[in-house]
Amino acid sequence: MTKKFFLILGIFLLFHTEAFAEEEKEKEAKEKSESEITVVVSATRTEKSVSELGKSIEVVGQKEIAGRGYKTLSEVLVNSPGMFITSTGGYGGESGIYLRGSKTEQVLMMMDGIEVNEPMGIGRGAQAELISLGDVERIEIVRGPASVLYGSDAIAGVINIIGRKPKPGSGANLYFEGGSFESYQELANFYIRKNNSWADFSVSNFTTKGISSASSELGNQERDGYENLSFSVRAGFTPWDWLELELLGKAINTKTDLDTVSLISGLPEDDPNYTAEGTKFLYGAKANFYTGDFQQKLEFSYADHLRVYKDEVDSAHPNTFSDGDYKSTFQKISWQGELAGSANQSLIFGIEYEQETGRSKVEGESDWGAYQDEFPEKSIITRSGFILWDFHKPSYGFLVGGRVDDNDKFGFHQTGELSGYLKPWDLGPRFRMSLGTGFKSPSLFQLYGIVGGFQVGNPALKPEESWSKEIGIDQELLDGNLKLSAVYFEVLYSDLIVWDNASYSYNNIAKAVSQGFEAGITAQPIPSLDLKLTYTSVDARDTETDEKLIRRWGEKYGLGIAWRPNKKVELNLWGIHRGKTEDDIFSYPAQRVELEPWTVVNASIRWQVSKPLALNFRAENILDEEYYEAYGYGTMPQTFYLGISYNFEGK
Ligand SMILES: [Ca+2]
Ligand SMILES: [Ca+2]
Repeated sequence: MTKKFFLILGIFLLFHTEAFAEEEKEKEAKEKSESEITVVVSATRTEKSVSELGKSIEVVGQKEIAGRGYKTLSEVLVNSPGMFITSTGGYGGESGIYLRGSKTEQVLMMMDGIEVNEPMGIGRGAQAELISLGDVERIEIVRGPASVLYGSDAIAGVINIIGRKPKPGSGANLYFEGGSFESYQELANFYIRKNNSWADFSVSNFTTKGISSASSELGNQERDGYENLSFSVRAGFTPWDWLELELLGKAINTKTDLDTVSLISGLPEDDPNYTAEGTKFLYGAKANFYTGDFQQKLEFSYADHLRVYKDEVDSAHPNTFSDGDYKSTFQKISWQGELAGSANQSLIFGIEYEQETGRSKVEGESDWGAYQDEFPEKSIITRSGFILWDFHKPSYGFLVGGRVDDNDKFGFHQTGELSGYLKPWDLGPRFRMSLGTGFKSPSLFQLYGIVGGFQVGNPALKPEESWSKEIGIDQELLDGNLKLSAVYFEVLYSDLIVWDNASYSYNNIAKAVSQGFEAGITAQPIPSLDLKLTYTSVDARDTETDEKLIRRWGEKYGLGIAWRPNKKVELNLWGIHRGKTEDDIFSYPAQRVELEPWTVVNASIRWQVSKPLALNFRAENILDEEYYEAYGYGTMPQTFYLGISYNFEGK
C-alpha cells in the first residue's frame, strides 16, 4: 500500500513538475522574444526596431538600471561601449563625456525628446551627472552623428532618456536606500492608467555627505556633499483613436559642494565654502495624429536652466570670493510627418523652430583683483527642415536623409546621412555601414563671452563639423542565445572651436581624427543567466600636431553578469577595466600627466521577499581601487548600499 502510494505520488510529482517546467519554458520563451524586439525612437524620430537599422544603437533597460542601482545618467554611461566618462569628484561632480573621441558638448541629450543641453554652458553641453533616473523605462544611445534628425549638438551622438508609461490599473512604488558616506535615496512613484488616459508622478531625493572633490590622494580632507531633488509629472490622453496627447513637466534641483583649482599648482584643492546650485525646469507637450498611412507629430518643448555659484573667503583663500549666476532657456516647436508607402518603407520629414537665450553675471575677487563680468541677454534662432527615407526588409535595408538649418548667426548649414544593412543568409552575419555628417553651432558663450572684462567670444565663429564612417558585423548563434558584434569607426572633426591664445578669444582652428573599435558579446547560456562583454578602443588625435587628445583615447573592457537562480533572487556583477590614458594639469603651459589603468567591479543582490516587498544590497568598487578618471579629482572608494522597495498595486 505504502509502495503503491509513493509510486503514484512519484508519478504525479514527475508529471506535475514536467507540466510546470513546460509552462515555465513557454513563459520564458515568450519573455525572451518580447525582450528581443527592441524598439527605439531616437534613430529615426519614429518607432523602429533596432534590427531594421544600420546604426550603432545601445538600449539600457529598466531591468539593468534597477539591478545595478544606477541613480544618474553618468553612472549608466560609465558602462556604455564607445564612451569614456571622467567625473570630477564623486556624486554631483561634473562629468566629461567622450563618445568616440568627441567631447561632452558634442553629444545631444534628451529626456523624453526634450533637449537638456544647457545654452549657457561654455560649449552648451548637458550635465549627465545631475540627471536622476527615478521613472525611466529605457535609455537609448545612438553612436555616430544624428544631426540630420536633431541638428546642432548631435555631432557625435544622441542620448535619449525615455520615461516609463504606466501599465493598466493604478499603483505606487516606494523605495528607500541608505549607504556609505551618509548617502540616502528616497523615491516615490504613483501611476494610474484607466480607459483612454494615464498619469505618472515621481519624486526622488538623494543626499550624500560625499567624498572630497579634490583627491584625498593629494592630501585633501574636506568632504563635498551633494543633494538632488527631482520631480516628474507625465500624463497622456487618447480622446479618439487617431489622436494621442501627452504632457510632461520635470524639475531638478541640485546642490553640489565644490573644490577650487589652485592657481599655483594647477591642481584641485579643498575649498570649504564653494557651492553650486542648479535648477532645471523642463516642459513638453506632444500630439500624435494617426490617420491611416500618414502620421503626424506636433511637439513643443521648453527648458529653463539656472546655475548659481557662490564662493566665500576662507583661511586658505583669503582673497578669493565670487558670486555668479547663469540663466538660459531653450524652446523648440517641431512638426513631423511620416508617410508610409508600404510595410517596408516610409518617408519621414519635418520642420523645426528653435530659440536659445542666455545671460550671466559673475562678480568677485581673485589674487589679481576685483572683477565683474556681465553677459547681457542674447538670443539665437534656428529654423530647420529634414527628410529621411527609411526602407527595410529582413535581408537588407537603408536610411538616407538630409537636413538644412538656417541659423541667425552663420546662415545655412547642410547635413546628410546614409546607413544600411545586408543580411544575405537567414542565419548568417548581418553587415552594416553608416556614413554621416554632423554639426554643432557655436554656443552663446563662445560667440559673446566676457571674462575679466575682456570680450573672449568671437561672433564670427562657424559651426564645428564632423564626418563619420563606420562598418560593422553582427552574428547571432545558438538560436539567438549568443550574439556577437563588432564595429570599426572613423570620425573627422573640423573647425573645432577652441581657445586661441593668439587672438585671446575662441576660434575655429582645431581639427581632430578619431578611430577605433567597439565589440560586444552577449550570451544567455541558460534562461536564468545573462552575460555581456564589451570592448572599446579609441585613438583620438589633433590632426595638426598628431598629439593624442587627453581623456578620450585608450581602451575599455566592460563586463555584466545577471543571474536569477530562482524567481526570488537576482544577482548582478558588473564592472569596467579602463586602460591607461592621459590628462592635463591646469597650468600654463598645460602639463601632461599619465593616468594609470584601473578596474572597478560592482555587485548587487536583489531578494523579492514577497510580491510587494523587495530588498537589495549593493557593493560598488569591491576591490577598493584607488584611481583617477580626471587627474587630481576624487573617485568613489569601496561603498555599500542597502535598499528596500514596496509596490502597491490597485485595480
Ligand atoms: Ca574637498
Ligand atoms: Ca572659498
